[in-house]
Amino acid sequence: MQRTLALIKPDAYAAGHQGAIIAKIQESGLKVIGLKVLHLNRAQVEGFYHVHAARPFFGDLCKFMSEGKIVAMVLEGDDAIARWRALMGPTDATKAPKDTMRGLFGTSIERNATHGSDAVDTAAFEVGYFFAGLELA
Ligand code: 3AN
Repeated sequence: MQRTLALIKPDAYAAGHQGAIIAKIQESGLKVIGLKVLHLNRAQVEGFYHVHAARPFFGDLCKFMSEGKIVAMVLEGDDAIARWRALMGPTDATKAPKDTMRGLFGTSIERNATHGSDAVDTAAFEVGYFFAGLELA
């Protein structure tokens, strides 16, 4: 069993795609074991994306991720990290297949609808960033 952090980003939240995205997760067999709605401030987003602090898109990314509400979820299942990343599709939504979350609900490389942890160590940090152990069923 593996756990991963999934986010529904402000673009997909504002467009009302939460239900469709959660349905796809459940259809895939991954279990949603934690879920909350938040509106992060700039400093909270910067802390989450600290590994990208030196990237040229960091400022724009933090502005976008703090512009509105998001859904944070912990997904659990065998190989959950890779399975959620496969469901999301590639980073650039304009190149993502139309049966992926980013292909269906994203509009650009930045406004790409969803986030997923990319490795075991980042998943541990990201799950802990949003959820206390006692909140995870
Ligand atoms: P992924 O979310 O697919 O793992 P990362 O970790 O490389 O991609 O990037 C984190 C986030 O930064 C992406 N989800 C996307 O919103 C944004 N991003 C990545 N690359 C770019 C880029 N070249 N221009 C603008 N935003 C980007």
